[in-house]
Amino acid sequence: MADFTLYVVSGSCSFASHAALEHAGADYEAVTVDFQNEEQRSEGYLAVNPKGRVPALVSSKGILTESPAIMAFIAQQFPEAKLAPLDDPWQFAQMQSFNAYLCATVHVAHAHKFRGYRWAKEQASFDDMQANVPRTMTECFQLIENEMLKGPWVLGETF
Ligand SMILES: N[C@@H](CCC(=O)N[C@@H](CS)C(=O)NCC(=O)O)C(=O)O
Repeated sequence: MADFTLYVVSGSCSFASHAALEHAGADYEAVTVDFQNEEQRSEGYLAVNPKGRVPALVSSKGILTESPAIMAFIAQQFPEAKLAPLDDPWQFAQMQSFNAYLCATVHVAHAHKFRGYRWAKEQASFDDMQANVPRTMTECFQLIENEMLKGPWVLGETF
């Protein structure tokens, strides 16, 4: 049995945690959740992650959810992979700030395109949310490109 199991869906935000595990050289298994058949809402998957979302990382310590937490854990668990500035609290906080923005603001803005039912019930509300996605996502990425991205990586010369 592998040290870690990561529940993923191709093309979703779980890619970031998947890439971190791969880059770290971790002993892991990636298990695909079948979104087409709403497996994320099945009893079996809700027992893994009651939020009904991917990613979820199963480890010997327990189950971890939320991409920034998973990625920070992987970075600290595999320091030799140099996935994060572990010896610099300020730089580490900058990384967390960026990942938290993606997780809590950008991803939520994007979800207004197809998952408006999380917040509203009326078709008119869904239409309004969808219509605003190009504006909100453009604002998010303008902020990222103009203010947050140091380049070539988010924090500068290395990640
Ligand atoms: N805040 C979470 C978001 C997780 C999330 O919403 N994942 C999406 C895929 S990108 C999902 O599982 N959606 C399934 C659904 O809403 O039913 C994180 O950063 O890990």
